[in-house]
Amino acid sequence: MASSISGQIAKQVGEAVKRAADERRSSWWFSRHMAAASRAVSERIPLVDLLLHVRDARIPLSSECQGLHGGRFQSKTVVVLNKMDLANSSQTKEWVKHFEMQNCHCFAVNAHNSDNIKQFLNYLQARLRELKKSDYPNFTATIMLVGIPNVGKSALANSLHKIGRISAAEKGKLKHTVVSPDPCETKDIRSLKIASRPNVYVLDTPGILPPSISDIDICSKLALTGAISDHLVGVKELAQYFLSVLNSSEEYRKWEKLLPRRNDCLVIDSPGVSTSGSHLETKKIRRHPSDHTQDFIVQDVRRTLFEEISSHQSSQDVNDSMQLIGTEMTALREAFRISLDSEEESCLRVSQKLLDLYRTGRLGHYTLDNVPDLYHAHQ
Ligand SMILES: Nc1nc2c(ncn2[C@@H]2O[C@H](COP(=O)(O)OP(=O)(O)O)[C@@H](O)[C@H]2O)c(=O)[nH]1
Ligand SMILES: [Mg+2]
Repeated sequence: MASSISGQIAKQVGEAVKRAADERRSSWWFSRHMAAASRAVSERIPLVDLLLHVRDARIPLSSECQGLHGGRFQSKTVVVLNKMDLANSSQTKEWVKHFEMQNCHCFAVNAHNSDNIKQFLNYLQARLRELKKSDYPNFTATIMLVGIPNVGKSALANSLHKIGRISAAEKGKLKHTVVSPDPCETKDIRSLKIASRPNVYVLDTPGILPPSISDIDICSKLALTGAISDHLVGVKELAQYFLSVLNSSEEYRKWEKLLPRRNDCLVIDSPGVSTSGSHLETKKIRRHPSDHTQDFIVQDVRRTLFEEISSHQSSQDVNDSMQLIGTEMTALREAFRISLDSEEESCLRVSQKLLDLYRTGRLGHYTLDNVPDLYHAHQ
């Protein structure tokens, strides 16, 4: 997946993140609040029955939450690869296998999919039964979600609570914890009940990042997936990074079928359909896969990207690749229906919209971390 251009842009993005962190720029990620949260979470680790180390399935390695000293508790830890709907599915399977080979319990999930959450809840109850054999079912268990910001801890807590209540036929008000596309929105530790007989509670916690990250490759992936604020790098740079990943993958080939065909635009002579009824009207009807405006735009964006990439002579030359990214950004203005006078402003709007589509999975599925080659790792 990594081509020279995506490697180069990733490096620039990673360096920008690192610079922002080194200079402790305003709204830099590590606040006193995060330091306090990190202490509070670490103190609770020995007390909970299960620890769910939530990671982003697109970056299973780069989204590891370091510095919690949870390594001693491997037997009660489950690595949760959330947002599996956004990652490459065969690579997610490989990653699960990889963690299992390291003797880690691992479960891949999509917090927004209720069937997935039901299976996850069953899995968690089975793990608790195993861990608390002698007490079963007379115990109250606590499960704690930990992880870096924006990996979906709160979304998981809410979904587990919602599904768990239904199967436990619990009454009372449904609680919820804040879910947001912006990182660092959860400020305190909250407890939600997810099962009865035995009672099981899940603790949602604030996201934790170390005060500094030396690996610029990790910095760039955290920025692209949204674990740290976009403004530390800039949306334009992040959109360029995403395009470099897209251009060097095979995902865009799926969009070939979106190219306009001859019968996509029908001209209908329709006597009698005119509301005035006085004369024949010629109506042009465009056929679209659905009548939802957003869907038109997404399809247009995919079609535009397909056309630009497939008409570009593929080469390893960095200037050529940058030129492709430039033409894609320009062509996308029309696809996104952006008609602003200012070049800079249009570019920012295109970048933001492109990132939003990528982060909601509508522009393909990309796993940015490669599974380590175990054969070589054991040499
Ligand atoms: N596509 C997708 N989005 C998710 C998933 N889980 C969470 N999200 C989204 O990711 C963003 C961050 O989620 P949140 O739960 O606030 O993350 P937290 O900071 O770890 O608590 C929100 O926009 C969620 O809707 C998932 O499994 N799939
Ligand atoms: Mg949260």
